[in-house]
Amino acid sequence: QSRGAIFDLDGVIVDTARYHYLAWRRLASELGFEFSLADNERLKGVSRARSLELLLEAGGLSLGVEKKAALAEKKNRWYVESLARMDGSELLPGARDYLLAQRAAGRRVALGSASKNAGMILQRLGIAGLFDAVIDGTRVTNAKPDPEVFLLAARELALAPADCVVFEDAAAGVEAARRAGMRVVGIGDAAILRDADLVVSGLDRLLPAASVPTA
Ligand code: B16
Ligand code: MG
Repeated sequence: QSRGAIFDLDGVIVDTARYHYLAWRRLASELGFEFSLADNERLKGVSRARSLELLLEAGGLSLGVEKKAALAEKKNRWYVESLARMDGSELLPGARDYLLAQRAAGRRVALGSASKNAGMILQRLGIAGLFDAVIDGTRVTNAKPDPEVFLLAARELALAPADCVVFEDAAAGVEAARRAGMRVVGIGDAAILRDADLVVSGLDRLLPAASVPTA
């Protein structure tokens, strides 16, 4: 039995991927190329800077450091604008109940996300108070698949990595958790999340029927 549960944000607790996609697509269109939903798959779980690299690669562009910094900032402005309307209704099915169930079972709960906007998103969703520790993109130097984000989460929960289980939707995140020495529950497609110990389609699938509200 694990004593700590570490959750990725985008794709596990909330579907912010579509907002990321709309902002990246708008940027690509300004730069003069199309960016499809299929192209966007590669950006999931990847840091903002690395995402921009992948986008420019898709468009066959190579730009200087300053230009890239300006583009990443512009994309983030659009993305943050789209978050202004976000509220608890955008939580993925089962997310809030599962977090509450973890706490009720006495497990310590942390967030382990690549996003620099994670704190604001938790506030908007109304679930910031459910986390004992929040490790996000502002606190790590090495992006997933590096294990840094999850190791830091375990340290803040004052638990050994082997006592923690990670919930992740991206292949890079599953690899990061493995490298941290943690067990991993994949959220999504078993064909993509091959290295996870268990894969389910969403946190709702992990809830005992009894804890699902009937009214
Ligand atoms: P930001 P996660 C990741 O969140 C997203 O999946 C990824 O698409 C995004 O580029 C990254 O956060 C950085 O986000 O631009 O807000 O700093 O899945 O690690 O919770
Ligand atoms: Mg994710």
